[in-house]
Amino acid sequence: MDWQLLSQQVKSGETAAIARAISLVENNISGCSQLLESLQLHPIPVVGITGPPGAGKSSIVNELAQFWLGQNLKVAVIAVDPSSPFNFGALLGDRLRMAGLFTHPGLFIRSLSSRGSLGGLSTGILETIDIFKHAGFDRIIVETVGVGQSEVEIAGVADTTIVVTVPESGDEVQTLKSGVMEIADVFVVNKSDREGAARFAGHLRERARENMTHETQVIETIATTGKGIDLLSEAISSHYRSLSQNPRKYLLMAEKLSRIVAKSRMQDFNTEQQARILQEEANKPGFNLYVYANQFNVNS
Ligand SMILES: Nc1nc2c(ncn2[C@@H]2O[C@H](COP(=O)(O)OP(=O)(O)OP(=O)(O)O)[C@@H](O)[C@H]2O)c(=O)[nH]1
Ligand SMILES: [Mg+2]
Repeated sequence: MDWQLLSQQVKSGETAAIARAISLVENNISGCSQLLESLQLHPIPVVGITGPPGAGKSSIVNELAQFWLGQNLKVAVIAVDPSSPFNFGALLGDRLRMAGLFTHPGLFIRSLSSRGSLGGLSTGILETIDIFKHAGFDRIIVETVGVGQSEVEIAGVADTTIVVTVPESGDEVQTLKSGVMEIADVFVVNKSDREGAARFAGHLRERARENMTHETQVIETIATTGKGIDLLSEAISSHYRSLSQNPRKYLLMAEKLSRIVAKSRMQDFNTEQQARILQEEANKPGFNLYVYANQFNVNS
């Protein structure tokens, strides 16, 4: 495998090379670290979009992508689907096809299943993002369904995390997991064509002022018509600009570092093999899993 050649092809934006690079890295093909080490990472906004099922995340991704493509920006979309790797791709795919964007040269869509995940997000996600950066994209969007850990984890890979809610979340927001309140850099109240949207948005703004450690904007959108998408884009840019002076940026970087280190340290770890060994070991008298774990300690 000529990794340097592949790296150059990705850099010049060749679609087939980008797709191939992602697959090779996702499957951890031996030698792919050569590719990763050759990447030149331009600082561009990585936008995470999370929120409850059906809130309109894919519709917003579709609108944002169109908005940015209209400004001649290149957009990459990563869909993380915990249940089915096809669900999202199909739905968003349909929308983009309808909008005539599916084959737009400035748009690249990649679906990642969260199988083999580190805390809900696909293990290949950091690398995929970096390949997109190397390939010269201007914006990267990551959509994940807000179930379990993934919504909190997304804050570790995205520069700007958007939490999508709907007016009907009214009472729910009282009980929104505090984790979700904290990761939101921007709140979107989507489906604001519905009853009670302004009231709900006002309520969220109040909550945001009370609870947030950083400034959180609340944007009302109607994803089906594109209303408010320009304001959302502006909120993303302004949050991203503020990030460069924000120590949280280095927290994000340290978070990425910890994932990279964890991945390389764990690469020889075979769960099934360990299960077979444990079947015997764990039945020996005095077995202690914490002591057993010491053999994996790199410092020992
Ligand atoms: N009335 C109204 N409907 C909307 C709006 N935005 C999205 N929808 C509709 O809500 C439904 C769900 O939208 P999606 O974009 O698929 O939502 P999602 O959050 O991506 O859903 P999952 O990926 O399944 O969690 C679709 O039928 C949309 O057409 C909006 O602003 N107003
Ligand atoms: Mg969706």
